Amino acid sequence: MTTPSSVHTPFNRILLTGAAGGLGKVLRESLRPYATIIRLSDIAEMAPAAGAREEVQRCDLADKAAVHQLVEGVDAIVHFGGVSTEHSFEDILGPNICGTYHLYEAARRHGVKRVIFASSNHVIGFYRQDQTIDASAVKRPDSYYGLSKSYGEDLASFYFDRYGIETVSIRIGSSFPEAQNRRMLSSWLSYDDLTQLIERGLFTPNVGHTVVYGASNNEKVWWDNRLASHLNYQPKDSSEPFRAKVEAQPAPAADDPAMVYQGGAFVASGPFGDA
Ligand code: NAI
Ligand code: 15L
Repeated sequence: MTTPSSVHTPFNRILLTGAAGGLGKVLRESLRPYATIIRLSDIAEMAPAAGAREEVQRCDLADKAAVHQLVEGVDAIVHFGGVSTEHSFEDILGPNICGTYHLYEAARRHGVKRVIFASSNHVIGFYRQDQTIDASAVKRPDSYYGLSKSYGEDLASFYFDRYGIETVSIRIGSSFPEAQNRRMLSSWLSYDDLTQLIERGLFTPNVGHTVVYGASNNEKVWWDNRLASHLNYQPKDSSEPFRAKVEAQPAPAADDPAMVYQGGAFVASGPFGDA
């Protein structure tokens, strides 16, 4: 695809992985102002197919050679692809653990200098909801999924220290159209605020490896973003408009993990594969 000469954008080509997923579909639209071309990638079929200033390259993140080809010619990577909920270690290994490694290796070999990594609150999911933590808190992954995101953050840190590739890892709370339950009144992140975080992550100079929590301006948030203040992230939305609907639902028991832990039900998933 050739670059239309009339379009002036900060990046020539941004790669968006996970582009067929829930957030990918949103970002496919909201990241348009930032690149002349968005390269959309997923293991799943892309619907709708590539439109103006888009190109589609289907790819399994577990396939190292395919990921190497995928990254050729891009200026920045917004990495949202992979398994997005709790599964067995074996199911998560290829897409999330190998996949994120493949992506950083390809970034190194192709000279890509900026990555936005969709990390997750499940990296710190075993903290309790009555605790407030910042990005310096010791990680407490709540699941094999959370462990894979924790490893992704470690890759980001290593590839900055060793090769100078800068990353903003967004520990996304719960990014859906609405806050769906009591926990999400704290963890909810609107699509507009997610887009702002990615925009700040792409354009703030000298981020090194920055970890930022992805929550909107909710009344009670468990996460302190002072260590990421250089991003100047200023969430505009709040979960309050969903409170009445959420509180009309029957309340879970006080000792239900959904009411106790920041990671909610993920802390009680598994074990997998027992006979
Ligand atoms: P999703 O499951 O809708 O999207 C993930 C996409 O990754 C899917 O389209 C899937 O086909 C693709 N994928 C899975 N395995 C793949 C592989 N081997 N190779 C290539 N692509 C593969 O999830 P969602 O909600 O859109 O999340 C996007 C990203 O953000 C994920 O990395 C998720 O872990 C992360 N995240 C999302 C949160 C949320 O509240 N939506 C919260 C925290 C993190
Ligand atoms: C995540 O990391 C998941 O990708 C998403 O599906 C939600 O479960 C979210 O966390 C959450 O914690 O609400």
